[in-house]
Amino acid sequence: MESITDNHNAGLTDGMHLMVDALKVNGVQTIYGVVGIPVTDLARHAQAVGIRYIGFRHEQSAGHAAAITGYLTKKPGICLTVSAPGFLNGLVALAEATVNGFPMIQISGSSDRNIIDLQQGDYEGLDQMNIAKPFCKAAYRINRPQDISIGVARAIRTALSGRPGGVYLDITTEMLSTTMDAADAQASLFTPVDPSPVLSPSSTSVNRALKLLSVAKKPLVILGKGAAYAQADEAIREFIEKSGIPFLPMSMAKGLLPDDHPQCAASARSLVLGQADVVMLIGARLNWLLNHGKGKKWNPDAKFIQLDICAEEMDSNRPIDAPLVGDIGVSIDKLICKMEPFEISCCIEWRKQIDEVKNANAGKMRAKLNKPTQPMNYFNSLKIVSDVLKDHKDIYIVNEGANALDNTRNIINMYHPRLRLDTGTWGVMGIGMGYSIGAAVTSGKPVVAIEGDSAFGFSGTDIETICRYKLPVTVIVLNNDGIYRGDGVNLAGGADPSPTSLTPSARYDRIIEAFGGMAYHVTKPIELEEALCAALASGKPSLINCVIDPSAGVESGHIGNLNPHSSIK
Ligand code: OXT
Ligand code: ADP
Ligand code: MG
Repeated sequence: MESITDNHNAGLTDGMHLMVDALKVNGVQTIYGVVGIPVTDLARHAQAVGIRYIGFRHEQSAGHAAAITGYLTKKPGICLTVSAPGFLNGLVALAEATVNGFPMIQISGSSDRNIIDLQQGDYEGLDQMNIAKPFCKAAYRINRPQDISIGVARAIRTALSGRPGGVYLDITTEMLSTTMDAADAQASLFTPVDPSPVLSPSSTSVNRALKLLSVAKKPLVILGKGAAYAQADEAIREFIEKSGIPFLPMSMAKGLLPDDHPQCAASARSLVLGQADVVMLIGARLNWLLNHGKGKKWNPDAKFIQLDICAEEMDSNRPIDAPLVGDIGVSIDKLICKMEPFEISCCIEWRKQIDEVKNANAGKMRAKLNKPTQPMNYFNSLKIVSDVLKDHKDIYIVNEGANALDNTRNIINMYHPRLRLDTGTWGVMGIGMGYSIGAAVTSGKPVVAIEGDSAFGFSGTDIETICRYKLPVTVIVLNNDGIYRGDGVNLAGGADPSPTSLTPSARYDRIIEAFGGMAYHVTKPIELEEALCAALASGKPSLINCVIDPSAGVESGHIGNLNPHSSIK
């Protein structure tokens, strides 16, 4: 389709038109956002030239949609917001994308510098570029239309190169209105060459890692979301299966190899972390999710190999004995090529020890899943969901909550990479609708969002967005009437609900009815099964309000230990 710049006033264009052209020539297919002054026309023009515009109810959800699009496509997702409050609403998603390592660009309309710098009180005036800096990889401002192509190229390269992440791009009202020669504008357009260069680890570092693995008696591979993002799926599977080393998938790395793979050690987590003598981190940080590699969870004598594109990540929490700095795909290929001479034992005894614990834990889990309870709890409800989804192994699972998150992670198996999209490194509530929309729009595939009732509340209004674009998203609200659980008490004995309580017996299904979606309210396993099958078969926006026992759930799910423990009552 012709650029609007060509069709514009003979000989002239302006910043807004050229901004859209620059995004288009860089292959941007979708913009997620909330319009308003000064970006409404930019969204209109983007849509006019064939860039899909998805309009949200809150900028945080639009940002999350952009971030997950970046994670799934390895191209920066684009979030568009108005200035000040719209910019600030997007900031949580920009920061979360940067912490998660998901490439996205938040583009926000902003005020002219002279008014901001003299603090003259502009409409929605805020020093946005400087405010954004701590929350992203870089923040750039485009003050003149002739700088647009460079500004967009820098934002793309920064978002994608090295450890991917969020970038802020500030576009002033004045710049959007400024005209320039149309021919010059066209001539200024370009796309950055090789914006995310593949970095390769040194042969020395590869040999060092293989040598360490060859002396391991109890090796363990930990796969992180960086390994999923790298899209080196075949190489990773070949390395794991050729070496015979057991692997532990972090939550968003589930499905890189199937969760029911014989080498998967997810259901023997404490054993493998506590006894592994050589741990190979592949796209996983030794952060809080792995107890920083310290304490009673870990073998104090463990040696570490770490594959990561970010050199500064090495030694972050424990000394790394064999760092491999480079792209995971290249690193794994090099390890496979050079593996032969190193006798990496298939650790038969170690695998047997793991299998014993796996079987014992599987038995405990089976007992919980098969115990009939009414009202339902997390186990018998998620067993139903797991059984239904076994016939839908290629759909996306979005997941947030505390108990709703931790129990879903362990009960719903994943069989293919990059299909489980959850709260990530920070454990952020509110990713639900944004991730569901981003995944459905990017892939055209169905999504099931398994939500705690509190978690759903953070982005629930964007269920209207899901209905407006008729996306194949089924939201299951595991409704236990509260944050963590629904039977909290007001310690003062007053009439107000406790801090963790939500409306008892709330009917979240009624919300989607308002927007024409399919609504289901279920209290029994059979009803849940029928509703989920019907929702998936319909391919329509659906919400299942799944009643869970208010006493089901524990404070903070699996991470109650992170709460302050005061002896003072
Ligand atoms: O080996 P051992 O014996 O140890 O056993 C382990 C495994 O081997 C075994 N296992 C299995 N056995 C059998 N079969 C299978 N399949 C199996 N799989 C595993 O089980 C155990 C445990 O294994 P697991 O789970 O892998 O291991 P573990 O120790 O848990 O792993 C540690 C972690 C840290 C890696 C893991 O726990 C993890 O990834 N946790 C993520 C925690 C997280 O991020 N939670 C979300 C944040 S909580 C809190 O912040 C919430 N808030 C506050 C808030 C937030 N976050 N954001 C904003 C913007 N505002 C406020 C709020 C408001 S959560 C929340 C809402 C809560 O209410 P909801 O209504 O939404 O949700 P409900 O809780 O449902 O009510
Ligand atoms: P998890 O939470 O699943 O353990 P983290 O987010 O902690 O995963 O770690 C992901 C790591 O992967 C980050 O340190 C990041 O630098 C790294 N990473 C991301 N993409 C690549 C890649 N293509 N090659 C190598 N490392 C990568
Ligand atoms: Mg709840």
